[in-house]
Amino acid sequence: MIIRGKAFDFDAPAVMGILNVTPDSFFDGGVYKSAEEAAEAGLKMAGDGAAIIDIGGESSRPGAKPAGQEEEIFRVIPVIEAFRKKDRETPLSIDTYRAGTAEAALKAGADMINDISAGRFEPQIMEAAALTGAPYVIMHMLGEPATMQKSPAYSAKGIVADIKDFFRERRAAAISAGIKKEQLILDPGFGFGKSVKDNFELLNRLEEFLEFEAPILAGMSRKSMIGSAAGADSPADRLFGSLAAAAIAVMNGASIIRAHDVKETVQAVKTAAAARHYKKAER
Ligand code: 7PM
Repeated sequence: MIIRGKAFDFDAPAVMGILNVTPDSFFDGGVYKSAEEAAEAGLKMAGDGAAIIDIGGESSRPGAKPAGQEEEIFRVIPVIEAFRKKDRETPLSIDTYRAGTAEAALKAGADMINDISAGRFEPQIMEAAALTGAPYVIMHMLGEPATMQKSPAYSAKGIVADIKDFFRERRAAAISAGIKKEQLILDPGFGFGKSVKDNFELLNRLEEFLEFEAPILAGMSRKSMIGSAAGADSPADRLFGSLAAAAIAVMNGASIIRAHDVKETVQAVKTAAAARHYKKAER
């Protein structure tokens, strides 16, 4: 896979730092007073070892108010521009399901598209990736943000088989749109229409998604599955559980870990990657 002109083989798993420029994200909403301040936070993440910075301008929290494309662009573009003035190397990902936002972000200096809808909301977003060669994240979500957590249910085949079917279908759509298969990343979408049990089944069975021969992205940072398992009601108290989940994901084959706490997650991921490496060498 090529990101920003550089080859990534993910032999060493990558940490994707989360940079939310939203007033209402569940953990880090409304923290930056200006685009410069947000860009500085991104530069700090790069310094802490983030291989990619994921910039988002609209909360995907169930019940969150959609910002609208104009507002979303107004939030993210100045941050991408400010970041790019100071760092020409670190890949930037745009967290959006809107084709117009993705196009504007790629033009302003972003390098990949993280689309929680997998192209189901605005199919034209896939063309933006195809035209630029930008990597494209296919994330699984059951339905849409407004309803996804209302008693999520999967077929008798089970959640892993259902998500594999989803990946097959969305991957075919992406390839039809002109995205090269080497530029696709798959993500089971922790928390997006999943019970606690579902999330932990996915974490345990992540390795099964390696059959698509695409890097797997896992995003569990400070999510409610961590709160449920660790008894941490507030997202602010979920760092240590998030590090444990990141390590397990890497042990089970994840290549990219999306996280708020870059320095801490880099250490957890490197440790788990070493364990996985020596485990492979053993057999
Ligand atoms: C409510 C639900 C609030 C979800 C916040 C979130 C992912 C993502 C997000 C993920 C990819 C959060 C999420 N999660 N993109 N965007 N994978 N690819 O915790 O798991 O940041 S938003």
